[in-house]
Amino acid sequence: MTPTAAPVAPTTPAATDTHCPYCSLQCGMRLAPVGPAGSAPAGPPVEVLERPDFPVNRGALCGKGRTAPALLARGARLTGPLLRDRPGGPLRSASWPEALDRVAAGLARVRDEHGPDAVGVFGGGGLTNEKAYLLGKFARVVLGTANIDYNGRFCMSSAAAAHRRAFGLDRGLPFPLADLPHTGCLVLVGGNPAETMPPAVRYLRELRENGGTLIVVDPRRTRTAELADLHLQPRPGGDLALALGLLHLVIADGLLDQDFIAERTSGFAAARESAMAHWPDRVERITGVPVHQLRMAARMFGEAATGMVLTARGAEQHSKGTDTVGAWINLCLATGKSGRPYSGYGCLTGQGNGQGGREHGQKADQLPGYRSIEDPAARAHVAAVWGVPAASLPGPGVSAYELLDGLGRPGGVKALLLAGSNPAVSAPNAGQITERLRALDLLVVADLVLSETARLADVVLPVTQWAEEDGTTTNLEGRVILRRRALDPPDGVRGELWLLRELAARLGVPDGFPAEAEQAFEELRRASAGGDADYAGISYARIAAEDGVFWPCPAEGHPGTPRLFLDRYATPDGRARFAEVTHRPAAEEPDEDYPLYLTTGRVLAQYQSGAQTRRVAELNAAAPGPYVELHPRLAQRLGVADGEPLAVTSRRGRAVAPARITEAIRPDTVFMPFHWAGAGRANSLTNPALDPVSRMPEFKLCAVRVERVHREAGT
Ligand SMILES: Nc1nc2c(c(=O)[nH]1)N[C@H]1C(S)=C(S)[C@@H](COP(=O)(O)OP(=O)(O)OC[C@H]3O[C@@H](n4cnc5c(=O)[nH]c(N)nc54)[C@H](O)[C@@H]3O)O[C@H]1N2
Ligand SMILES: Nc1nc2c(c(=O)[nH]1)N[C@H]1C(S)=C(S)[C@@H](COP(=O)(O)OP(=O)(O)OC[C@H]3O[C@@H](n4cnc5c(=O)[nH]c(N)nc54)[C@H](O)[C@@H]3O)O[C@H]1N2
Ligand code: SF4
Ligand SMILES: [Mo]
Repeated sequence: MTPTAAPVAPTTPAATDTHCPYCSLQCGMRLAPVGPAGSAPAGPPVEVLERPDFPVNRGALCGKGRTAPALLARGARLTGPLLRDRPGGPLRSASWPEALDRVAAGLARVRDEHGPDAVGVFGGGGLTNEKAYLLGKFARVVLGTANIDYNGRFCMSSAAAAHRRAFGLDRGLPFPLADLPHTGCLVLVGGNPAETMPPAVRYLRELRENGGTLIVVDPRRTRTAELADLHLQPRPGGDLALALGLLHLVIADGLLDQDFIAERTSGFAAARESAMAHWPDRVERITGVPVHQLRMAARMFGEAATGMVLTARGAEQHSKGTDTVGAWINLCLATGKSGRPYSGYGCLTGQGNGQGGREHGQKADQLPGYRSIEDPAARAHVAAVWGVPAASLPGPGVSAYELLDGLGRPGGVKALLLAGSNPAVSAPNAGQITERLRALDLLVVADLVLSETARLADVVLPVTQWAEEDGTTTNLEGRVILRRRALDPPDGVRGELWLLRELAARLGVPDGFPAEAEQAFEELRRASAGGDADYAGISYARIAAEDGVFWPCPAEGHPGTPRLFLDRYATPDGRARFAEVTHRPAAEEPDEDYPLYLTTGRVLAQYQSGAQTRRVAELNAAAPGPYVELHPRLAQRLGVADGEPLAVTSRRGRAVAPARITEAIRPDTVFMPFHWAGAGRANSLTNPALDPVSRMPEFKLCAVRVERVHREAGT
């Protein structure tokens, strides 16, 4: 036999260190190619390995992160542009030039006929800093529209607003997560990290091992509440009164830190007066939390030498979310648990780039670096970086829900470019928002998958994903991290920065839209320089070498700022400001017709609108569909058995999903996760009442009626 040449050994590309595409923990992970280079596997082209050296998650990942490569497979995602030739017609495949020409012509036509504000942009907190930055620039410079906002408005805008009001600066956590185990008492209000950020639960466990105490405030006895020393179980919407009641007791027990109040704060007199009007019996009546538990919580927090309060969406997604967060900040300030090591108030941000996404200009009222679009100096600085006259920059536009609700209406947006969100599932009052999306002259959606919103689009543009592109995100700690490109995208898929550059060129702006992420970041550094969220000293090389860099980082020699406010707050006088807040009811409280509270939230195995995770078999098996959580006493009153379909009706719509009976929830409240479309869509029910300051919708509370679904004979 003649010997045949041995096959050439395939060059196996090295593994790449990067980060998870999903939540704000931005867990470090390592991606390794599956199979030899050059082969085209039908399944995921890379596998996830642990990266124990990354400090935030130290190798731990949840199931969503571990299975994230599933969507990199060809069959799981969009691989070419789609467009619709006539309204109501089918989506068909198109080439990139045809799709881009169509988008540019459509945007230009609406802008010319109705003015620039008739063209809107809707972004997302999952987009990298580079994408968010250039999307904001695209809106202001290329389209000239004021109407750009993003889904972060639905996420943590209330905490952001309260942060700025109290501290003059908004960063999710003012300290690294690794500080948590060293505090004396941690109060977690409306957060369920055991399901929403599992690797972070380690810090709660370590806290208790170190002798610290954990108080969890949640209307449900969640997996997180199970870990607590004390679980307070208020009615939805009770957190504002609860915080005021705890401040009342802290004052009564003589646990104030008078020196801290005098030296580092302003406005205590009014905060004190409001707290005095929230005496324990009254707070028990409002919240349903018994007085003895209020006393226990006030003592635990007030007597601890150090303490932290963390809020998440349970406390914030209310029409009084900003004031609620303000009341919890008041409690921290009054007891001196802020502005010193192992103490402080923080917010658990949500999306992968929930933090950075709102710092660089996709929020209606902000320019890069967390600058106000109404501040003349800020406008001048950013306009100079962009090479345009400051006067050409539009003013502030409307907030996310208002933008969506105005689509297709007189004076509203008529053509919308949407990237990184799926509002047909995730917006409040989603039935109506779906109608508004349908009423547009032109809807353009950039996405990885054909989401429910993309299905409504006139043009769908398939973009690259986390592992196929470079980019930075800013995690919940304010740590700027770097995602690295680990593999090539399929043919037909393009980067979002390339897409913006192509559209800008077609709309008459050929320069200023780099398609390379690092180049975009270099411009972002300059645009943010001198702003609150100052990234001027951060570079890709530094991030890689230092496991991320905490902003503000104003110069290359600056070490970054892991801990904020230790010397002074970012207010003009350096003092933290107490908020003047008082209890008020929700926009809609239960009544005779709609006697129960509905609250909504998340489950471990699904992410957000589910557009991504509902396409991953392993996650779908773990969390296959919507349900309605209710207490056995309520179930008995309704005569409903576990698993039986239930109809939930609010003033806005109806949803049907199986009953899940559990003692873990209050008998006056039902809970639905919001990850699904169709009949079980929780957002068919939710109330779009907005917080007056943050414009956050009231996702966490509306009044509903719950009934058995009587099946017709023969079905
Ligand atoms: N598995 C998973 N993880 C995620 C996400 C996901 O979709 N799935 N999304 C990411 C994002 S963007 C976000 S914003 C975070 C959100 O993270 P979390 O805020 O932890 O998530 P939620 O489930 O929305 O809400 C937390 C808790 O608030 C409680 N709650 C409801 N109403 C009230 C109330 O009035 N007061 C109080 N005190 N509590 C209330 C709910 O019972 C729930 O247990 O999670 C991130 N991580
Ligand atoms: N009832 C109820 N509703 C809620 C909430 C609640 O607690 N209760 N929470 C709210 C909160 S906190 C949030 S954050 C929102 C989130 O809800 P959405 O804004 O709908 O967020 P996702 O479902 O993550 O949608 C992201 C979409 O962008 C796509 N995508 C991912 N990466 C990229 C990218 O780089 N570029 C582009 N172009 N697309 C990308 C995904 O495939 C997906 O279709 O939901 C809100 N809605
Ligand atoms: S906790 Fe968040 S960042 Fe970490 S693996 Fe899970 S989804 Fe990804
Ligand atoms: Mo979020």
